[in-house]
Amino acid sequence: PQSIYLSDYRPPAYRVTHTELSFDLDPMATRVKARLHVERHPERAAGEPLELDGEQLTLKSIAIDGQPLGDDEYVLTERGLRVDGVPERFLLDTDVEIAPKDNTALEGLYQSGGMFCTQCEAEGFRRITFYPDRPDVMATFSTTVVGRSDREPVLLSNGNPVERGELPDGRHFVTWEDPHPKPCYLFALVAGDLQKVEDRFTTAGGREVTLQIWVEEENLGKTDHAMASLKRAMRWDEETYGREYDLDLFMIVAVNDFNMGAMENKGLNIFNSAAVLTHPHTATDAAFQRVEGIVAHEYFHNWSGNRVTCRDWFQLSLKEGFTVFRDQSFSADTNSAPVKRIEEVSFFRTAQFAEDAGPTAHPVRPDHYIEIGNFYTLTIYEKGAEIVRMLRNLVGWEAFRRGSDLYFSRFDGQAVTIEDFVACMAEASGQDLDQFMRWYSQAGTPEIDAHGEYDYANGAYRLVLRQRTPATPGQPDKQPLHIPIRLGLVGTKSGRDLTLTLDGEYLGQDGVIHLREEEQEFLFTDVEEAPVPSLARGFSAPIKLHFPYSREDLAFLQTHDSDGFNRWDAGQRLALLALDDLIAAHRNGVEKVMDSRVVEAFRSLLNTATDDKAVLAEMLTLPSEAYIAEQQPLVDVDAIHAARTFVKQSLAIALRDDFLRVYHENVSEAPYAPEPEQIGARSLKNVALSYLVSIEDEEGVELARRQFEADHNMTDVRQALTLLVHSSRDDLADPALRAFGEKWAHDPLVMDQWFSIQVSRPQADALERVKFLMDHPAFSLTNPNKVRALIGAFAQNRINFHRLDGEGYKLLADVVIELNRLNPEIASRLVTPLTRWRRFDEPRQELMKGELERIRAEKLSPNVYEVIEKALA
Ligand code: HT7
Ligand code: ZN
Repeated sequence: PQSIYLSDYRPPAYRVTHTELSFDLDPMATRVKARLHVERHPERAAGEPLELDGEQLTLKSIAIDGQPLGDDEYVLTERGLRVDGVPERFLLDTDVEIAPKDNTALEGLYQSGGMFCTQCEAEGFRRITFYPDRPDVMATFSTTVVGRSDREPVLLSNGNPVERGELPDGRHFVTWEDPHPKPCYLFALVAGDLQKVEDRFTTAGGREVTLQIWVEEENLGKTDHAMASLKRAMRWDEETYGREYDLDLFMIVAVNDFNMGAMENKGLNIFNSAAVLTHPHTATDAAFQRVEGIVAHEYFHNWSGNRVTCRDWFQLSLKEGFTVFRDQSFSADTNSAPVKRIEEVSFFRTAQFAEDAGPTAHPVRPDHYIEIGNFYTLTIYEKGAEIVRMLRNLVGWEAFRRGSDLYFSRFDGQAVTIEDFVACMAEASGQDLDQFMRWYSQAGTPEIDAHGEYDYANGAYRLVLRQRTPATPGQPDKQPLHIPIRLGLVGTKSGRDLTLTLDGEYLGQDGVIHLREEEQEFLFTDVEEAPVPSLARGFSAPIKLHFPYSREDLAFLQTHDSDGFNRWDAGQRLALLALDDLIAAHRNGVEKVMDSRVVEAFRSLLNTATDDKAVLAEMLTLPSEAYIAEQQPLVDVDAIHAARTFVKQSLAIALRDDFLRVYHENVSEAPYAPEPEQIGARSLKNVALSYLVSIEDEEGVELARRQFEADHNMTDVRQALTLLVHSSRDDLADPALRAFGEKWAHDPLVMDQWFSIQVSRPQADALERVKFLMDHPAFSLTNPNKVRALIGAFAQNRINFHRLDGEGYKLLADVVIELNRLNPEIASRLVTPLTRWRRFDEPRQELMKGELERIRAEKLSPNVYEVIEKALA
């Protein structure tokens, strides 16, 4: 496979202004007729050949301006079609046949259950018809879908339905028109036996919009939350960004087989059923919140992605980073903002930092790729969002909003670049963002080494910051970035934020300093007392910040920092220091001793009144094994697991009565609602329960058993079941698992949870359970949700996946090899844990590398090839 380079970008030789499609649906032989209105691109010379992408298509006929082409008048390859000597402007007609039923890759037109559906981003449209499959070709679409009236009573596509009718032989058709020019990656078609839930929304400008959520009949009762979330998101985008919806109809469809969460096709969003369906008895609080976030994300794409799209796929973060930032802001406004930020950052620091430090590290705007499907990454999405967040903070919200308005008006209906976006922000704010642009081109996580000292005689605090970004593949040398550091100086006597005066400028009590050089000194004057610095408040930049905090400093910040995020972070740092000691003790075979400062910090948390229970729950949650591993130079899987378990159990023993009290204080019989206050109380109660069950406290275990039996809502049931299954009380866990599995055998989304709970248990039989469950009737290798729930969840089960006999690695590699053939996009994602082999000890390195080499020996898809080559380079 060949690499594609950003530097090779040229506008297309020909553009398509209007696309007429007609589909005659059949599982094994769908016919797709396309009429493209083609014209030469004004920036390209006359006489160039017409080159169209096309894969896995059987060409039946082709004509230009009504004249059929003979076999010698075009060239067909595995990748597409070329015609020489075309006119400046012409109509191209093609007729192809495709087989949706055989399409297990879930790209292009495929079948999910009995339903036909499409996934065209990034390059799936070329599996539907011959086309310039690139985002800078934007056309209006008119689509006729013909299906069987009994099997496909519902026929959907983008835009508005303009005609429908019956045909002979029990068939019918619907024609859809989408007036907004769009790239073909936003094309969508859905056909099947679906039912709808309908609602209405009136835009600020007075447009009456019909909202529909289409599902299979048995899911009709699970759409309320998605519909309510959609309406909230529509209103929020009007109020916050001044963006209104622009069609009379907005549809969401739930499908079971889907590679990602959802897709923002114009007017017809297609969702993984896991990202849209909820019910208190089947979905947890986390799932309710995820649905709200994804519904909002896809809706927000209508502007950030659809009305203004990407010039080429190197610009993917233009739409994804901005849209993630928008959905994060929406979720923060609708839920507990501090807890949202804590959740985002703890996920980011665990998963994106690992990506940025591994063999597949890439800039937020990559400069080359083999397979764009491999670049829907945490770097493009989440780091991209952090960059937009820094921009918002650098220029301030008002200028950012002006920049956003400018961007949407200047580029409406166009396919543009990241420079275009940042230039709007620079223009609206008057700021120079040239150095800031390096965030887009430089991979790797910047590390800041900080130290500071208080000058008692002069009442000054000197802070020195030094930045370095480690080398990443293909980028050995890095340049200094513009890093905004939000900070406070917390007085050790008063416990309050001191005023910040820097170079004579008053910054308030919570200010931002700008690190631009490799090393910079900041001298704060008029500092009345010795402070502890609170740095990078709110995670003001996606960096690793090292400051030589003592444990006393951290305990102090954990209680006194005015920034909620940094209070939480101080607690995490304190726990990490204790964990470090215990990891060393485990390795050296020395007796483990619990740090009493951590116990006292937890005691104080458990006994201090708080308004935000969700934040308290986060503060009582220890860093995950994955995050602890991220901090270690070489990962010692067993020592990390032993140390974390020791800390958890020590806290549970020392604070048993406090946890028990907190549990009882937060039990509620109120009807379930996915609202912040209830969610916070449930999180707190369930964290407390997890400590109690960790020591198999008799009362705690009984509470878990009763919580499971009470069957009040899925959040509580799932937590209780997980705790039992992850304890050694198989006498309770086995019957509970059996009852749960039987009760929910009909519900695929609940069965996904049932799979995950079992294979993430720390007991040594987890791998055998995976093998056993792969033969379960509810499991299927062709359904991505099932693969993620069973195999993906097992690969996160650190002590069992990293078994020293290598069986965990072997199992993953076997599945990757199978999926490489069936669904390359899922295969290349699933292989990720093996690619991190350099982080582990010698024996594990050898085993992991061995499995990667075994995969490499197969005939690989470009997706898996690209990842494996990078991992072994
Ligand atoms: N823009 C969408 C990306 C997406 C996707 C990409 C590759 C393969 C399958 C896919 N399904 C959806 C989703 C989003 O970011 O909103
Ligand atoms: Zn997106």
